[in-house]
Parts: sequence; structure tokens; C-alpha cells
Amino acid sequence: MAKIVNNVYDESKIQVMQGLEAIRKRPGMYVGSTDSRGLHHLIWEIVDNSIDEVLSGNGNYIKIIIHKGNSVEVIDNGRGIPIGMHKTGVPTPQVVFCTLHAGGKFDSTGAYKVSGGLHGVGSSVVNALSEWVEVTIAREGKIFFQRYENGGKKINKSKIIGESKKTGTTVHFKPDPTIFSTTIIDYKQCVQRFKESAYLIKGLKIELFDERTGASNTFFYHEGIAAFVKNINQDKTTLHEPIYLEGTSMDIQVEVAMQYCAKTFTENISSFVNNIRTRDGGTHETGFRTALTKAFNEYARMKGILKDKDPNLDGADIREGLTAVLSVRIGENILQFEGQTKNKLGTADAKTAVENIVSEKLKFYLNEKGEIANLLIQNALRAFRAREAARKARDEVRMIRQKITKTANLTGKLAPVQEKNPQTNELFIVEGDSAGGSAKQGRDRRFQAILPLRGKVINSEKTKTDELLKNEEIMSIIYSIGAGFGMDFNASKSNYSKIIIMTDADTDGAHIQILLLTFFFRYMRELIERGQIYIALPPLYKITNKNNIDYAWTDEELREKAANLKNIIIQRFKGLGEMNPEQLWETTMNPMTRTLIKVNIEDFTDADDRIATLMGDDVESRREWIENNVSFEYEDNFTLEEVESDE
Ligand code: 28F
Repeated sequence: MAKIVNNVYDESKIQVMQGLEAIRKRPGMYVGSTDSRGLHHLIWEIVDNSIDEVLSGNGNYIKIIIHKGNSVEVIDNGRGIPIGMHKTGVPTPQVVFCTLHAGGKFDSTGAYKVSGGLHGVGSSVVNALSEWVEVTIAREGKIFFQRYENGGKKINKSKIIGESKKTGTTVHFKPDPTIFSTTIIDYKQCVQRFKESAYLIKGLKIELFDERTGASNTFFYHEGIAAFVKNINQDKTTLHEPIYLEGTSMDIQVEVAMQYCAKTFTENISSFVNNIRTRDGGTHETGFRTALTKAFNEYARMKGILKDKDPNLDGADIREGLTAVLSVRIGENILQFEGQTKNKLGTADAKTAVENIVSEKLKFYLNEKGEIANLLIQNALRAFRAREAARKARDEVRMIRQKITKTANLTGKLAPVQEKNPQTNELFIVEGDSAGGSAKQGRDRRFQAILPLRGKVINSEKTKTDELLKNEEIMSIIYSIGAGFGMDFNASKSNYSKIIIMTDADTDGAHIQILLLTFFFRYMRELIERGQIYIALPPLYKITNKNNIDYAWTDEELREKAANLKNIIIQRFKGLGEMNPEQLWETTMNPMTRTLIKVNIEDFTDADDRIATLMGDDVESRREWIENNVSFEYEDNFTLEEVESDE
């Protein structure tokens, strides 16, 4: 009899030793890596065993102590690992700690162990990769103790070291420095992991101590994932108390907590399987999204918020501003992941199970909480409209771009510069063809382009964009500058560093200036902000004395210049057309001799309102306002070498 037992014992004993040796030879196979990540997997594995005991309904408290010297002690108040003899002739704890993949898959009640650990390989891996492990079990009034060293070698017979009325399992282990590149435990990682575990398992209290620093944390959330969602949204304006849904379907436990925030346009959904985060989502998240969209649309139609002809609310609009935590628990036998990592759940039943629970419970909630339901539906409708408006604007921009590139006939009007040089090139927008003509002749074509305006510039304040696009003058300006316009405008793409408005110095000229300024302010504001819009300043008077010609820009300049001259002829320029090309160049276009006014608008918001109101038909009060509010700086900034350098 003994022999047979010995044989069986020896045989399983040999298998047992092989098992742990295999782990030490290829640790990466069992804990992923032998760097800090693999090191921390040892802790997660042991704590997951305690968590599984809690999930099976036994125990509600786990204590983790990081001791000096980086050994880790984990204590739970579960039933304690059974300490009786295992059929292989050794105490059960020895089977659990010395046999690969042993123990835990089925606990004694037959319920599947939903270990979240890496491959759920259990305690034997930790034993194999530790310098030493001490197991203390309180159970059946006794305290069982067993110590292993150097990768799981039993150094003495397990023994009963005392009595206790409590139950529970304690595992104290020291990761093996000959296996791991580092054995420094990272407290922050432990905080992050166990805080999350406590959120995911409501009512579980986890205490964490770090004896190396004296730091400690306690995690306990009786609201579970509803508290998790509140914590995620703690710095945001929330629209309602968290919605909590739970249930079991197809043997899968489903829990959802969700809460919407105001003024948030993103969605934030975290999902977990057996307390492990699934960063890439998977079938459970798909089921959640599907059920959410269905429930909201059904509610909106049932309440008449959506009419029959209205399209369904889009899932993305419904999830705008949503924070949600989805936690499912799936038995090992149907647990499947997609791809190599465990970040994406593949189990097909999870989609159906989550859909069943969420649609049933969410519909109930929406019907119970009508005012919140309506708030959330309005939220989704607003998101829908915003998306529509953005799409419309994008389409409009696309249409405009096509229009601008298509309106080839605009090129006929523009007298272009010789070479593209946006940094120094200038565009003169000139009133009238005759002035346009002499500007084309008088200009320096190396860096000055001329765009004559024939008709009246449309009042862009009163015109919708598509109307604007019908106005050839406006289109020729947009086309010549070449930087788009409106939302689509990009000043850095402008073909010119200066846009110079050159009109007669009469009220018509002033009107055109204002209409152009209004257009630039509304559709190319950045040009004004960057100080690239100027107004040319032609002289008001020509003073001829014998054959000497001079010019005056103001009345007192005229008086000064005419003061000590006899029999002079003074001509009041009515318009640019009265000057010949040379005179126009000399007095108004030559950077060396001209004076330009740079257009600044101090307070854009104020200007915005004023231009909006002033763009009525009262030009005079508008002109007066512009003169008072729009500061005109005398500006000239070319130096000789800059111009000559083009030679
Ligand atoms: C600090 C680490 O490992 N706690 C654990 C239990 C409880 C049972 C159990 C564990 C072996 C083969 C069944 C008790 N009573 N904390 C822990 N607590 N394992 S690990 O059973 C494993 C047995 O399968 C337990 C009744 N059923 C199960």
C-alpha cells in the first residue's frame, strides 16, 4: 500500500518539481517579462486570488504590506485555502503552491474562479519566482504554516503553529532578484491598481501599506463603479447623479455606471473584464454602445421628441459628454480575448449579455427619470445640430474653394507682379478703371500688383456668403490674395504682405474704403490683426510754380507751401484719375515717397458690434465713427536697399 502511495507520490512529486523548474527557466512565459512589469504581476496574481475569494462571497477585506527589503505580504479574510490532505498525498496548500495551474480553477463550491491574473496561473508561479514564500492559513480553528525557498523548495513539513477563530489566507513572498531585473516595488502602481479593484468590487476594503516610506492608502467604495464615475468626473459639471445598472445574463455578470457632463464633447468609456481593464474594448463595449443608442432612440420616439420622419440619433451624438464604466465578469471557460494582449474582449456572448441588461435597465431608468432623460436627449440633439452645422460649414468652404479656383475670368482684372514673393509683394486695390490704368503704368511691377475695382463693392455685412460669392469684385479680391476667406482664411497663405486700398479722396472713395474694411474685418480679419491692410494717401493739391511741381496732402500743408510763393497754380485733385502715372507713382505708390495709413482696430469685439450696427445707410456717421475708432497710423517702411535689392 505504502509503495503504491509512494509511487503515486513520487510520480506527482517529480511532475511537481518539473513544473516549477519550467517556470524558472522561462519566467516570461508566465509573468510576461522579468522587468518591473513582470515583478508586479507576482503581486497582482496573489491579490487576485484574494479577490476571487471575495467574489465567491467569502471575505471583504484585503491588506497588502510592502515590507522593507521589498518583500510583499497579502492578507485576506476569506475561508482560507483548505489545509487537508490532497488526494496526491500532500497538504492542499502544497498542491496549490507547488503545482503549475493547480488550484482555483474550480473552487470547492464548483463556481468558476474568475481570476484576472495573467493566464490566471495561480500561486505556484509566484512561488517558483520568489526567493522565499511563507503561507499562513487560518481555518477550522487552526493556523497552518508552510515556508518555501529558492523557487519553491519546501524546506520543512507544513505545521500547525497555533489556533484562531478567524479564517483567511496570508501569503508573504520575496521576489527572486536572480530572476527579476528589478525587485523595487512601485507603490504608485499598487495604488492605481488596488484603487481600481476597490471601485470594481463594491464593499471590498483594500488597505495598502508601504513600510519603506510609511505611506498608506485605504480604498473602500460601497457605491462601487458609481463612485468610480464620480471620481472620473470630479472636476467637471455633471448633469445628473450616476446611473447604475446591473444584472446577469447568459452566466455573465454585467455592471454599468454612467454620468453625463456639460460642455464636454468627448466620450470616456472604460471597460473591464474580471476586474482587468480592456483598453481596446471588445464585445462588451459593442453591446453597451448598441443598447445605449437603441434605448435613447426608442425613448425619444416614444416621447415624440423624434418625429417619424426624423433620422435616428447617432450613437456618437448620444455618447457626447458621457463618462461610463462597464464591468463584466465572465467564467474562464468562455473567456476569450482578441489578439495577443488581453486588452480586447472577444467573447461573443458578452455582446448579447450586455445588450440585454443595458437595454432592459436603461429603458426602465429613462421612463422613471423623465426630466433627466429629456435633458440627455436634448444633449444629443444639440450635438447632432452642431455636427450638422460643422458639416454644412465644411461643405460651404469646399464649395467656396471650388468656386474661387473655378472663377478663372477674375484673372483678367489683376495686373500681377513679376515674381511671387509674398514677403514684399503689395496688392493695390484701386477704385475705377482710369485710376487702375495709370496705377498699372506707374507701379513697380517687380513687387506691386494692381486690382482695379469697377462696380460698387457689395456690403458684406448684409450679405450671406453664397450671395457674396456672386459679387465679382469680392471674388477677384479673394482670388488675388489667394488665402481663402471666412472660416477657411489662412493669412500665411496670402500672396501679398500689404493690401493697399487706393480710392479717390471723396465720399465715394470713403464709402468704398469702408465697404472693403468691412469685408476684410468680416472675412479676412487676421490681415487686419497682422497689420497688413493699408489705405493709400493720395495728395489733395498740386502746386505749380513756374515749372516746379509740388504736392500738398492737407490744407495747412498747402498754406505752408504756397505761403512764400508768387503766381502759383493750385489744383485740387478730384480723383486719382487726374494724376498721370508718374505723378501717381511719385506721390502715392513709391515706397520711398508715399505715405500709407495702416489700419488697426483696437477693440475687435467693440468694432464687431459697431460695424454690425453702423453698416446702415448713414455713411457720414459711419465715416465719423471709423475716424474716431479706427486709428490711422502714418506708415512707411520700405528702405532704399529693400527696393533696390530686387534689381
Ligand atoms: C493572499 C492570497 O490565495 N486566498 C485564497 C482561497 C480559498 C479557497 C481556495 C483559495 C484548491 C483547489 C480548491 C476555501 N474553502 N490569498 C489567497 N483563498 N483557494 S486562495 O480553494 C482552492 C482549493 O481547488 C477555498 C473552500 N473553497 C475554496
